[in-house]
Amino acid sequence: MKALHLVCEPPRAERAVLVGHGARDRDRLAHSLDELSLLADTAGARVLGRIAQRRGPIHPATFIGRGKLEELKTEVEEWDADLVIFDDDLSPAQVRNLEKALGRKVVDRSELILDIFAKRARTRESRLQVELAQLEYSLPRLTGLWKHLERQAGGIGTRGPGETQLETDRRIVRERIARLKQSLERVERERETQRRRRRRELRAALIGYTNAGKSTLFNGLTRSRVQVEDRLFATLDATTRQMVSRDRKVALVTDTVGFIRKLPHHLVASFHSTLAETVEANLLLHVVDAADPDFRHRMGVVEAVMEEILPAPRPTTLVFNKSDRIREDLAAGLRAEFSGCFVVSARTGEGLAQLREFVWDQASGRPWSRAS
Ligand SMILES: Nc1nc2c(ncn2[C@@H]2O[C@H](COP(=O)(O)OP(=O)(O)OP(=O)(O)O)[C@@H](O)[C@H]2O)c(=O)[nH]1
Ligand SMILES: [Mg+2]
Repeated sequence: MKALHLVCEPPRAERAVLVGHGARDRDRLAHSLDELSLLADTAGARVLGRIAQRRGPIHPATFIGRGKLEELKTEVEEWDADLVIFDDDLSPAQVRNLEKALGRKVVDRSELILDIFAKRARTRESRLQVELAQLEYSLPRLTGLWKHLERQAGGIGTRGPGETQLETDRRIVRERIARLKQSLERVERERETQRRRRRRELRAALIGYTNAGKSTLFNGLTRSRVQVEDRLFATLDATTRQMVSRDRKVALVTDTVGFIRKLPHHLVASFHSTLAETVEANLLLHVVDAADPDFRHRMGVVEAVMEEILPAPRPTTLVFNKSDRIREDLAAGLRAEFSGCFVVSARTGEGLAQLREFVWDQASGRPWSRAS
């Protein structure tokens, strides 16, 4: 009986303390830490509290200043935390110094996001992409892990003469990275063949911040059933479906991974094959959660990521979603401020008919845009 009890008991969630640093903008720091808290929750941690350093420069050795570090140490011990999560990226040396000073595991924002992606990746393609990003992230962080073994140069087996354990590790990681890249290139070639077949049709891609409602809108537009969740990064793969009008006009719509502020650079690079669907689209629909008080900043984040992945700027149509959660005067203000935008509710269906018409209108000038 006892064994059964042990098996059934859920694993204890890791208890985490969040740390932010932001000298200038108090609201921005608060929003960023709210989001970090959601990310930590998505990764399966329990957030006990947060600490922010509002003044002073970034400390090269420990990121936060000595006084703040003392305060953090006291809190971590009082709260009995297992884990400290920093809202910014830390250098490998900073992580080492902080872990030594705090006696707890320390992770940064990139590592947390990578962890969530690893947990959520379901398809072969997204698994390959996440593993590649994780290895690229960890490569410079292997330094020192094997310091104690470095004297044993010239080991047996795979190690070459004079090679240290650290070098062996790096070599293994680099080889794995090369193999992953090859596999991803194969996937990309397959996708490219599919895309070439679809080149005549209008391709619209839904882009936007994570949790903006892209998948819900995709389902509404194409009458599909991709997964929708009130969680960050519910979608990691690109899905494409046809949208056919009553008079047989056809457009292809793609739903894809969402963006977030401080998205790890390695992830953007390794999600190349998924994002290719977006890069190659003729029409970009930028889905914005209009009910989010921070939506303007989030729009800027999405635009910055698009700039990173698109070879040249591309006209984009703004779709303000979740209109059921905003007041009519805000909706009117958005229509006035962003000409040509759509204000819709993917949940109630409000505004979707006009948005469909717009997409089909864009499609109708194309020679093979009609379903046979
Ligand atoms: N009130 C309201 N909620 C919505 C609307 N559209 C989506 N949602 C909710 O917003 C949450 C996120 O929706 P998703 O469609 O998964 O968002 P997403 O942009 O695909 O998110 P990621 O895949 O994580 O990037 C879910 O809880 C949806 O039910 C809407 O028009 N109104
Ligand atoms: Mg989604």
